[in-house]
Amino acid sequence: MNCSRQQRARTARLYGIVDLGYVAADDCEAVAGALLAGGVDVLQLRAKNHEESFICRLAQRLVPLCRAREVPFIVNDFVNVAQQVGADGVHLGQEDGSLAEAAARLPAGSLVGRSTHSPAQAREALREGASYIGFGPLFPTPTKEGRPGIGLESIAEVEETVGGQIPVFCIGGIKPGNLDEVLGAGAQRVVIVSGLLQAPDIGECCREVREQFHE
Ligand code: 3NM
Repeated sequence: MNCSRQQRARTARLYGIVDLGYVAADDCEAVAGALLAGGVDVLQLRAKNHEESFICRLAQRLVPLCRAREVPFIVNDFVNVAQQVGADGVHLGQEDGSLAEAAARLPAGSLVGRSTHSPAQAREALREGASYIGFGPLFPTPTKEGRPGIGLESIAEVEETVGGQIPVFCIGGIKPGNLDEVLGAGAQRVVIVSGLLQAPDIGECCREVREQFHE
């Protein structure tokens, strides 16, 4: 992974996901293109309940789009796919195994992200060597059903303890309409999935979100 994409991940504000729960496989490139044109700093492919070979083919189509904009490309869950397509990293949930093992299977400098749902898990992910974490879900969300929202109270603490060392991306139910509240609670970076994918104009929605960061 080259330095410019690594740097982009470290300073990222907006992390977008092409999630097959919202996007038809045939539309993946167009949606990725709109997210990238809108200015996401990191792009992930998330395809729950699909075959690895299918995800691999989709990922192969997204790699060149991300490369063209020097945006890191992350594969959710599947280290093998990340390895095979030359992705910039992998994102793993709490139940998805060791970060060190994933990192060992990818080229040096690859990103290995971890989903965390409490300050304790956030600190543990840092100890385990995560390149970045997701922290949430802040609000209940249909994108990850069955999990209660953890609210905004712990964001400042996690930013203080973990955020100085690795990027912390708040996630879960974040929309342009509640982003100010999330940023006001201390968030520095966010992942937005359905809020972008269901927007009438994805690129325009990304730009609106970016403006709220007042960079
Ligand atoms: N992970 P939306 S919440 C994929 O808390 C995911 O780890 C979460 O989607 C976590 O922006 C989440 O549509 C869903 O709510 C985010």
